[in-house]
Amino acid sequence: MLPAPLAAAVTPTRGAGLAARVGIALGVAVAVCFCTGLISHWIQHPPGWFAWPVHPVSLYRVTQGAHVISGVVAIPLVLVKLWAVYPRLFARPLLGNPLRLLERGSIALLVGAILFQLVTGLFNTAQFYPWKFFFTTTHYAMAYVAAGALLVHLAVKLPVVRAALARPEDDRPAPAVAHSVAPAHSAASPSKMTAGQPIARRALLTAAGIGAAVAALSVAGQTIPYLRWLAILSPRSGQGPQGVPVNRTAAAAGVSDRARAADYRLTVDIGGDRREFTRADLEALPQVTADLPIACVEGWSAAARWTGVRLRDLLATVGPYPDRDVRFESLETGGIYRTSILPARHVRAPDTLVALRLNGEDLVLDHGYPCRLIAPNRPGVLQTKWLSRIEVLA
Ligand SMILES: Nc1nc2c(c(=O)[nH]1)N[C@H]1C(S)=C(S)[C@@H](COP(=O)(O)O)O[C@H]1N2
Ligand SMILES: [Mo]
Repeated sequence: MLPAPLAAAVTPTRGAGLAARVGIALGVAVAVCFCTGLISHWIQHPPGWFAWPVHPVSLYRVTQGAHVISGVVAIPLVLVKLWAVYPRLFARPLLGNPLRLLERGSIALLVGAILFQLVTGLFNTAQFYPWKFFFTTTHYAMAYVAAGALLVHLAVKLPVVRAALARPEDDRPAPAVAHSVAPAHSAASPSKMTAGQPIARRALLTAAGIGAAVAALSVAGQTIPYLRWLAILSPRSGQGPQGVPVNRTAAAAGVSDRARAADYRLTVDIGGDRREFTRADLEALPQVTADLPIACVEGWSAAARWTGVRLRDLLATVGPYPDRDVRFESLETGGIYRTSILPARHVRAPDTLVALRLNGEDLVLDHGYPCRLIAPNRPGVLQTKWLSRIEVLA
């Protein structure tokens, strides 16, 4: 416990009103983060009922940008929220009656799961993996834990939140209903929390707001063009070759030699019909240009102009397209990004290309030379580079 005078000076600002207001902002950020995260997961592992649209082409750019920004914004909000409720987290009795037990348990789970999600997510945006588990699976599973704990927490806390929000001008202990759940302000008596207290609370709310805004601006620049210069926390906001960042270089993927080899061929396979294409063969086919963003799951994105062969035109030179999903394979010999599957809906789209050029130049090696897939409204991770094989699935 804090010494009594210090406790008296500190606890008034840590009221239920502050906790409830920061909590609402945090709840909104977490809800946005959870929904956009689910969307991203479903696009990458589509359940049968899920149909992600082809247009607008930048929708995923927006939802995934919102995912990373809302997650980063939640970090200062969680810290302020924890600070605001800190004395009550350890209020006696620690466990007590069943309702209190449920409340304590859900809080422990909630704080743990939320901190886990925010920290692993932040590290992922920095491509920094100081752990042994596989990020996406764990991050996905933990999202349900966090969301479930949050719902229980909200249900249990609803009376406190309502009481706290009903008193905008001061922060006296909430009515009896709140006490039954969380005894507020054990150290300070109501008489001690009058004069300076609303100002201190406002200062904390301002601090939470500024913290959230700074956090948002520090990552928003990696996906919002006009904020690019502000993206101090964004590892891949900088310009890569041909005006687009590179996530994984040809050297890192171990494909440099095969991509430049004279005997390079792209194999296109529809059922039994198969054809091989050199890069010159692809250049000789009708060329189409499309403006499509590359939008990485890690939150960065960039607008780009691609030129190449329309996928459906390329398939048509091999045989009739049976309206099935299509599998793309890269020159990589291992790794989880060497293949991707494109739903039939995107295969039919006129702006889905086997791209040969980027922003007016031949693709550089790091962007996928000799050719790469670029489809509208898809996560970057599914825009396979260094294509070696395109196969229409049975
Ligand atoms: N073959 C292959 N394709 C790949 C990758 C990869 O590692 N291997 N990375 C993907 C990821 S995660 C992204 S975000 C985009 C980035 O494309 P860029 O490097 O051209 O910007 O490429 C995708 N295509
Ligand atoms: Mo990515």
